[in-house]
Amino acid sequence: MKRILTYGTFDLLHYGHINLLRRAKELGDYLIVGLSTDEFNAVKHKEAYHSYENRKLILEAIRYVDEVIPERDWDQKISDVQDNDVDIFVMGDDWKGKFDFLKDYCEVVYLPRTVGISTTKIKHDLFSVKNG
Ligand code: C2G
Repeated sequence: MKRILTYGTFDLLHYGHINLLRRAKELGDYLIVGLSTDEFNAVKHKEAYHSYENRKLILEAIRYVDEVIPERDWDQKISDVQDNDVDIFVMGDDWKGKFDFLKDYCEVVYLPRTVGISTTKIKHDLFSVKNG
């Protein structure tokens, strides 16, 4: 029973997120997502359109996701890995190298990002359409 852990904001869910979650789940049997709280998003200088509760509801409806836990700060990853018996930590490769400190506790895998889509791009494109 391989347990996988990943983190993110997952706002305005899109196929790049789904590709990441699918590939993460394919590495094991149980996928836990550390979902950034609204307060932690502010720390990341991000403002999600959907609230934490609604982003959690959406993630929990995805077949690849087995459990959602709150991501409240940058410093919880080691304890999350230990407390949840995580075997593999997974992130998109825009984070490559940033979480290598976790290699002392579990396998660390950075997966190629899906090119051409992002929540920021969605917001930008919609704004452009609306404003001509
Ligand atoms: N992602 C991807 N391809 C995209 C967009 C996102 O593979 N086109 C991946 C990201 O690399 C990340 C995950 O989807 O692994 C979630 O993306 P975000 O919600 O943007 O997460 P982020 O704000 O990077 O939060 O502690 C880690 C942070 O909470 C990560």
